Amino acid sequence: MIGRLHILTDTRLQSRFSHVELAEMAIAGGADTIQFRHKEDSTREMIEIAAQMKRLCADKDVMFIVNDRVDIAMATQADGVHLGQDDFPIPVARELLGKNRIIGGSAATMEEARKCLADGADYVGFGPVYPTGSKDDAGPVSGIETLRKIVEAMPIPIIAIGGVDEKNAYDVMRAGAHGIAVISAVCCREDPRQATRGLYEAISSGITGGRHV
Ligand code: TZP
Ligand code: MG
Repeated sequence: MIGRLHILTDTRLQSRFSHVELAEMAIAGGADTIQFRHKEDSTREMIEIAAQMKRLCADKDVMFIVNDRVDIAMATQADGVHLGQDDFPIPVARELLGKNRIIGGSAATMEEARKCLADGADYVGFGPVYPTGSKDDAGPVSGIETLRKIVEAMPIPIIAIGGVDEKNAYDVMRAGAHGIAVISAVCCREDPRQATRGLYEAISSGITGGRHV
């Protein structure tokens, strides 16, 4: 089962909280999936952080996903990985991780979403649906209507990403998204636990009861 509320931990946009602290607060607020997203530091350091996060998530029955790094996912027995179009190829990751781990793929267009599907992704992280300041090369903003078309065309869960917050999360869910993935609407908020709770409530009221439940 793919989660509905994916919180991506970030220590570049903010430095008040560590990855582990963010994961703790997001879980307390109702996140069902934590994605470790970290683009710097040594591999050793990243494995140490990811291992702590994995333990935390396992204790609370929350999915733990590693962004980009298949090696770190394997080293920490993460529940899965999330891979962008230029990252580790999904079919190769599948060979290494097997069919019991989750592999998510990023897509900004229908073509990219179809590629994720053809490659065997378990879900697609689609976006940016709204403008975002959290990823420099995020690509064009799709808007809600394109999101709706992607949901209709794809037989796998679509997780909306990019500028999703407590104000638009309801609309995103009504468009048929299986769930949402956010960085700034949790990590950059004064109280990440409370912010996660707000998102949880917004998506719970917006779930369409669609085909991927
Ligand atoms: N992929 C597409 S948009 C994006 C990523 C990682 C950034 C999401 O961050 P935010 O702060 O939730 O807009
Ligand atoms: Mg990536």
